[in-house]
Amino acid sequence: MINITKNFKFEGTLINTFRYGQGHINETHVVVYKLDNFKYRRYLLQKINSNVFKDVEGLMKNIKRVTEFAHQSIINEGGNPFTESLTLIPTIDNKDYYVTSNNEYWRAYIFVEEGLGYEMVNDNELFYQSGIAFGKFQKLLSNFDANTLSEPIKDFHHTKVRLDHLKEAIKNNIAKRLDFVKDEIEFYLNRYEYASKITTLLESGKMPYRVTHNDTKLNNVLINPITKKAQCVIDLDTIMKGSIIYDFGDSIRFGANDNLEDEKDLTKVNFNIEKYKTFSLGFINEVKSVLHPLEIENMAFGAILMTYECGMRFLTDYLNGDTYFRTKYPDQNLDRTRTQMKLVVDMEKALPQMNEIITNIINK
Ligand code: ADP
Ligand code: GN1
Ligand code: MG
Repeated sequence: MINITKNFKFEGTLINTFRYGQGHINETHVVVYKLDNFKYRRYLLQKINSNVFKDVEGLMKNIKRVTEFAHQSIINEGGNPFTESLTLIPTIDNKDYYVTSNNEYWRAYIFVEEGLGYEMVNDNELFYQSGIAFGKFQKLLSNFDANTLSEPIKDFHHTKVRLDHLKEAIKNNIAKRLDFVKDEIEFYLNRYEYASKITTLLESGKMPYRVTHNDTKLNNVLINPITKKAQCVIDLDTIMKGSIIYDFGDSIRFGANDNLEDEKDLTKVNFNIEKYKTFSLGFINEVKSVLHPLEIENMAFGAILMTYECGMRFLTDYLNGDTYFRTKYPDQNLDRTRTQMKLVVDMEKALPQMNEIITNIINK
């Protein structure tokens, strides 16, 4: 680790490093430095997953631009950009990331001490605040021309392409797990109509593309446990052109669950409509002035779509031998698939109510 840290402009003397967070993609570390005045400073050091992100240069350019833009807008509003936004720490030769001789890509951020990434919330206020934060972030991104941002992962939320990936994984059966997941496969193939509903609207020009975050799960917004306010939106790797219903839907997928994404006991996994309502209030009130009628009409469906898509991605990775998402035990991707299936079934039943909640917020 010392070989990596010495390449960044960190202040003080390195005294400790440890792995951090529950992200599924990057390898995240905290590095602790002692300053001359006997105080300590922590930084967040990440090995970027270059198996997932093939164009690290383009990705880091996106992050640099978005964080600089966020800083300016926070300053304009009288806030503190270093605690309310991510801030990259440059390398000693003033680059945004460091590449090792064996092609590992590393970047560093100021550690935001004021906020925590939650895996689950039972305090509705926290989820409400995350809705406000992602809604505000969406507005910030509306100032970016999508064509000036690179696309870090092609077809990231193109669910039809994701379905094709699943079919490919079924055909190849690389991990020889096909026989264990017949029901799961049937579940996803039966619901194929979900896959192209939104992309058809986007591609025909009927529904607007926007620049979106695309990975708006609860642990990607740091929340201040004392003030209970959202502190900082993080994990900016997937910012690119998309639909606002993806950002809404992915937050619901993860946060409106009564339990964890990999809970084994499915009786404990439920779509919680109160949590849904809470998040919707925060998010929709921030963005409602710009929403297109088709976005309003499909917002609630977005939660089903993102949950369907994410479960399908977990299943695909399970069939491929767990090469994409970070796993801690052999069947974790299968457990994740099953929670997402249960949530889809719950949401299918609740859809009329979910739509009504959105309409009520819009009309208020
Ligand atoms: P991944 O893409 O693997 O999800 P993230 O960028 O989301 O990686 O980081 C993983 C976790 O590390 C986050 O969920 C959050 O808990 C924590 N984290 C990330 N950036 C910071 C930061 N600047 N300050 C404090 N915690 C952070
Ligand atoms: C990954 O990076 P992380 O853990 O915040 C994934 C998301 C999935 C999520 C499922 C780049 O998010 O798309 O929805 O896991 N990120 C990427 O928990 O694939
Ligand atoms: Mg993350």
